[in-house]
Amino acid sequence: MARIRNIVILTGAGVSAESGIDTFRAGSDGGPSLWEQHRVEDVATPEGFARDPDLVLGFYDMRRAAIQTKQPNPAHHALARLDAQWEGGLLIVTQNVDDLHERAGARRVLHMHGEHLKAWCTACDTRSRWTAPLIDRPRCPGCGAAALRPDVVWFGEMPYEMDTIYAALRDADLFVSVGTSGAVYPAAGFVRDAREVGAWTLELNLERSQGSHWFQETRLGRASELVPAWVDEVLAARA
Ligand code: BV8
Ligand code: ZN
Repeated sequence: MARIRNIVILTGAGVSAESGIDTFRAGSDGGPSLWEQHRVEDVATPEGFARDPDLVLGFYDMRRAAIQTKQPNPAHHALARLDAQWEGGLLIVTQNVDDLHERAGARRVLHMHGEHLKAWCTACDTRSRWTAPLIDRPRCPGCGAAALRPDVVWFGEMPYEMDTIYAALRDADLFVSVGTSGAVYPAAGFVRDAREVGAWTLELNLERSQGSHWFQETRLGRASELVPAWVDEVLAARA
């Protein structure tokens, strides 16, 4: 571990599962998955939003309200501790749109799929912090238009800050994936980019992900147990 300088951590819904936030695809605990209640095409695509904006706004209003009643779990706190103590490069690239990494104290966080607590004005492009519903078409703080949508990356839309992510992957010595099924691209391909530059690749997940074969090491279990143990290990192994 001594030669580890730059770490990239990819997190998915599994890191927030023990905080009570539904994952997209039911984990082995068999809980209801988000996409079983709704068809992806209807609620997480620009076409779905154009077709039925009330359905989509209502879906995100429900989730935006739900995350505000949840708390970070030991996995979020462990990653925040690593962020605070790790002198080398560190980037937490999260696919999650909740704010639990930040509420645990992490600072070097990048939301590649956007954030529930932001609204994006389709009239003036302003992004505003937003904790209230959007269903009643509130006015944009920037331009006053009633043209706000969730600031969330839908299927078919370009994820945010891809240049920053690929630059971090190019410098990575260690790539750790936590709580993701490896079902969605481009996030699911990051492990391959990391391997191409010789980074060590570790997967921490409840079950093997779709990209498990790309990882040199997989540890199976709950994030609230695996992540704190791994953070202790990395901090203890510092040169
Ligand atoms: C794009 C925000 C390009 C919204 C999300 C065919 C082949 C390859 C790709 C495609 C294709 N057809 C279409 C595509 C592209 C598409 C894609 O990948 N589709 C998939 C379905 C095949 N991707 C896109 O459209 C992306 N954009 O490609 O743009 C482009 C190029 C040029 C110009 C324009 C565009 C955009 C994708 C982003 C979609 N938005 N989220 C919202 O949140 O509502 S995706 C959403 O699902 C999440 O953000 C996440 O990224 C994704 C997967 O979810 P996970 O986080 O992995 O969660 P999941 O439930 O799946 O898994 C949880 C895991 O945790 C499980 O493994 C479980 O075992 C584990 N777990 C459970 N409990 C625990 C646990 N682990 C540990 N502890 C526990 N307690
Ligand atoms: Zn506006």
